[in-house]
This record gives sequence, structure tokens and C-alpha cells, in this order.
Amino acid sequence: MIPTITAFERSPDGGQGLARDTRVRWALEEVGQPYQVRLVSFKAMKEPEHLELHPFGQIPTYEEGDLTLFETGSIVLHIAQNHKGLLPVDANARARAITWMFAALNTVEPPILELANAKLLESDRSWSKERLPLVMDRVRTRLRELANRLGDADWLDSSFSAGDLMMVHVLQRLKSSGMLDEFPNLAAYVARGEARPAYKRAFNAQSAVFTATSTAP
Ligand code: GTB
Repeated sequence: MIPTITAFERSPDGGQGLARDTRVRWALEEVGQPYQVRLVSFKAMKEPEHLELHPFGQIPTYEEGDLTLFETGSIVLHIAQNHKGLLPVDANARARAITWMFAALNTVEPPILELANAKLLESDRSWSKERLPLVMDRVRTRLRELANRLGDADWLDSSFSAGDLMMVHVLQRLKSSGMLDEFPNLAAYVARGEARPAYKRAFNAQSAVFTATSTAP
């Protein structure tokens, strides 16, 4: 059965792969599962039809037969559990790969989102200038810890897994800040993820949406 995912009709990042449908597309590409995409506008995301699929009115969602999922962690885990290629066969290695997925979403992503919010939504507040260095320090702490663990390995736990997929996509949000470059092994790790053919296909597919919708009459 071909799953259908939802994605932004016009991604605010201009098709740079930062919206979260990219991680789902990437997972589907890694396992060789074809998929369909339904594009939704910001208005449609908050309407009852989409809220049936996603209680928080966001993208992406994932529909496969009578199964509907939201939350990229759950969607990528579902894909990884139902196809070969994103989780190791050995039970302990599999549990560790899933642990890295949770670490990406629960431990590394929150301070990165906090930084994005501080820059995008709070820059006009009187306290913004004072707060920003604190938020940046929290991100640096996580990056330092992650860089120490990764060391000179290619991936977080021997071979590439859904844990790396999630971590790379989370870290990509920092590229424009320059902070990743302070940790050369993390910058190289992200570049390794981006060099994967499945990532390139996912990136190009979501980028093509932005090009098509911004050039349409
Ligand atoms: N925890 C959820 C998940 O992992 O699935 C979070 C989903 C989420 O935040 N979705 C965002 C959304 O639908 C799109 S990806 N937002 C609309 C809304 O909440 O009303 C987040 C995102 C948006 C824009 C950029 N960007 O422009 O760079 C990057 C990431």
C-alpha cells in the first residue's frame, strides 16, 4: 500500500529541507518505499479535515490504509520497523538506534527550537538581546556533548540508522547559525547524512514543491 504524507504547500524555509516532512520523505527513500504527497496550506492545516489527521494542525501526517499517524518520531519509527534498512536486526543495537531517535527529538531538538524561536519570534522583545546568549549556550552544551560522543565515528552507533536520520535532520536547523561549524565532526556528520542518495532524493522532492508553487501563475 502506498502511503500518503502531508507537506507544506509553501514551506517558509523556501524549500531548504528544514520542514519536517523531509525526515519522513528521507526515511521512505532510505527503505525504497514509494509515497504520495498531499500539500496543505497554513489555512487548511487548521481546518477540521486536517485536524482529524493531526490534532495540533501541523504537517507532516502519514496515512497508510486505515492507519493515520502524526509526529515524525512515530512516523519514522513506523517506517523503520516495517521495512529493512533503518534499524539493525540485533535487538540491542535496534534499541540503541531507537534511543538515538529519542535523544534527537527529546534532548537535542528542544534547545535548537528554542534558539529558532528566540531569533524568529522574540527578537523585538526588550529582553531578547540579553536572553539570546543563554539560549545559544544551551545549544552549544548539547552540541559539545554530542560531538564528544560521536568522536571520529561516521554514525552514532556503528552503521547508519533511523537515529542518525533524525539527528542529522535536527542538526540541519543550525546550519545558518554557523554554530555547527564550531564542531567540525558534527558538521562532517551532517554532510555525510546529506550525501546519502536517499537524502538527496527527499530534499529534491520537497524543494521541487516550493519551486512549483512559487512559480505557478
Ligand atoms: N513534533 C512535531 C513532529 O515532529 O512531527 C512537530 C511538527 C511541526 O512542528 N510541524 C510544523 C508545522 O506544521 C512544520 S515543520 N507548523 C505549522 C503550525 O504549527 O501551525 C517545522 C518547521 C517549520 C518551518 C521551518 N523553516 O521555515 O525553516 C522549519 C521547520
